[in-house]
Amino acid sequence: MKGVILHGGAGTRLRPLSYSGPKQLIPVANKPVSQYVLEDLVSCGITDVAIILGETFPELVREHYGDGSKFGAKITYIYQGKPLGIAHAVGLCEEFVGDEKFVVYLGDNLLQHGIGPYLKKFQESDADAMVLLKEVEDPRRFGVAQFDEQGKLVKLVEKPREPPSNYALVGVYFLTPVIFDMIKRLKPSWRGEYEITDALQMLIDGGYKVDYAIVDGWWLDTGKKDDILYANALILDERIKRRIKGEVKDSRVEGRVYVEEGARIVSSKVRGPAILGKGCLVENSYIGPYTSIGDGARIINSSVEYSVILGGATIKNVIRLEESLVGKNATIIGEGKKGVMRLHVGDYSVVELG
Ligand code: TTP
Repeated sequence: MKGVILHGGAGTRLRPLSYSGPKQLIPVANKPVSQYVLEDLVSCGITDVAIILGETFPELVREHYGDGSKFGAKITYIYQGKPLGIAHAVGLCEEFVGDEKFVVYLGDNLLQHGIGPYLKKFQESDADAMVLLKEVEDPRRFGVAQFDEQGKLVKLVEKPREPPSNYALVGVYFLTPVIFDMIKRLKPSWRGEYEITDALQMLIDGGYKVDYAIVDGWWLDTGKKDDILYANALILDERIKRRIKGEVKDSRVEGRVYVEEGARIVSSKVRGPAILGKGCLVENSYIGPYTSIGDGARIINSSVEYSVILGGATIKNVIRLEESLVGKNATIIGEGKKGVMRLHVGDYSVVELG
């Protein structure tokens, strides 16, 4: 089976960070979201993977993943450019897929237990497609499933005002090449996109077998700042073990804290779960739970909690920074200003709080 990772899209809800790079490369626990996706595919034995590139700095994606060998995969890049829709992106993969079954994984989706169990179900079945569903409180911002009395999937509606159920479509689609015939017949929706839900609906209406599985465990779509922070907290909570490779001087490091090589913690307190990237500096500061500090970042005379600080950023004299997403090489100077700061700051930005 082959895999397709969608790495395009506009990422409007993650501006300003999505201006300077694709949102799927934003790290949680110091690893790009789409790398969890690739690792999930590889761990299921899917190593032949296409990555669909959008128009925002696609070269950063190529730089990170290369030919895939570092990740145990063989990667083919397919350029989509403008975000004309998920079905449009999938339609570009016809040649790559050939006559195999394949799985499409949105590059900003995370599943607690990965796709393994569902993949097996699809591989063993004769279904023409299989979707994953998850019960959510407010399904209106998702594609939503409608079932008949026997529990058969009969309809998929994109972002309905009146949802027919609470089952949202997760961003993983198990497909067979018959989907390409449907995609070729698609017309853009009211929002101008070629919708995968419409293509799947054509399969259902054409009498093809569209199966589903209900996702067990959490599922996250990291399309907004708060989702990134939440994903970061969950991943730190579940996957970070205590390991201190860097230097700790006159400091306390409590709980599950991963301190990478070359990191220095000086006259500070760090409380896990947290990760401190290679070569970063934490000096005279407090790092609270659910915080990721990127490689080479510097936190000086500050307190940071429940935040994602990207590589190379500097945070200085900030009394309380919480629930913040701070871009690559950004600088935040607090000048000891009192009160809690909650920031969403783009790469290379400078914020002086005076
Ligand atoms: P969305 O998050 O729905 O769309 P978006 O990236 O344009 O974000 P926003 O709504 O904030 O502007 O897309 C879901 C995933 O699919 C995401 O990982 C991006 C990817 N995608 C593509 O690769 N190509 C596309 O044409 C579209 C629409 C999305």
